[in-house]
Amino acid sequence: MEDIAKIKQEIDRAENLEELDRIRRKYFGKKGSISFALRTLGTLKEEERRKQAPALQILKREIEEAVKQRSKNLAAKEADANLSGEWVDVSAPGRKVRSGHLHPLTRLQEKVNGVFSSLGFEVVEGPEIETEWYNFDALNIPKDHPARDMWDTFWLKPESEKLLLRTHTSPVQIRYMETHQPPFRIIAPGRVFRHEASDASHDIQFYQLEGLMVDKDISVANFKAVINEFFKALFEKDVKIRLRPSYFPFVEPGFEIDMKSASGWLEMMGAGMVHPNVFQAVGYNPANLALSGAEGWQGFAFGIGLDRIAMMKYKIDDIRLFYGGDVRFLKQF
Ligand code: FA5
Repeated sequence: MEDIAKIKQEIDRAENLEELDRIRRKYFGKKGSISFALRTLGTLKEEERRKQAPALQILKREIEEAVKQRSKNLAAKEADANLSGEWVDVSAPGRKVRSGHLHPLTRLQEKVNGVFSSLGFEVVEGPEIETEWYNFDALNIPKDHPARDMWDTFWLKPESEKLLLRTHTSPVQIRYMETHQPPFRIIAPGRVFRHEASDASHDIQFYQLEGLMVDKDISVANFKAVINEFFKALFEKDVKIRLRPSYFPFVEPGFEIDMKSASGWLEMMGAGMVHPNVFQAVGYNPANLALSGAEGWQGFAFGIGLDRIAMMKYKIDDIRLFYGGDVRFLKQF
């Protein structure tokens, strides 16, 4: 009985199933002591065997039972431990999913598109890589024209191919007119590139939005009405703007439009009445162009600096913030 108690204690101290198995083998394995005792029973004398056999059988049964019991307990314990690793606290606050959002310039562009769409303008697009013809020649800017100096250009290699990153969205005017007859009104938003020094209001890439309306009897008065409506709808209040005479080879007359801000006037766009040479370059019938007033095609064109508009709308003092990729800046929108 003393042995039984000792072995049972040993069994109860087994910390895991592996250890329990080792103990079991110690007594019941091939070389186990209980197995050995049972085997040697046969070699004992009759009388001795009768004396020892029942006690040995009890020992065997009790120990087997103890191992079985401990094994059950340990298995349940291990299952519990595994489960607790998978335990989920359903009352814990959820982890926030960080979602991104549209870039402020994209959002502004969508808004501007919406305003012009409501005024009946169709949205069209053109390529960012342009030919010399579309970017300059067709826009009445010949090779030796001093106006080419205004747009320092990124030329693509080989230079003989005369491909460039467009310096403005005006080439889209040409592409559209080549394939469409008036009357129409379009806008063409997109990215443009200039090889120039950057500062708080200039970058080497920025966004423009070209506008073009061609019809009969179109005048500067129509342009002023459209652009006033645009500023009012975008800024949701009356905005002070001014037209300043300026020069672009593809318009006549030409002007620039400034907007009043707390720190003074900021140039927002260039504009003017489409130059007859541009109509000619796209192949519009010269006979039609020669006619004036209600008989001939006339149009206005404009090119808005979208970044400048965004700077005004969101009160941003440095254009370079739009392109810096700083999440702290972008998260504010
Ligand atoms: C042009 O690019 C003309 N194509 C605009 C035009 C279209 C005139 C149709 C007449 C008819 P300009 O270089 O001024 O013009 O640029 C137009 C606008 O783009 C500017 O008023 C300004 O708001 C913006 N802009 C010009 N350069 C930069 C720059 N480096 N960084 C950011 N915005 C610029």
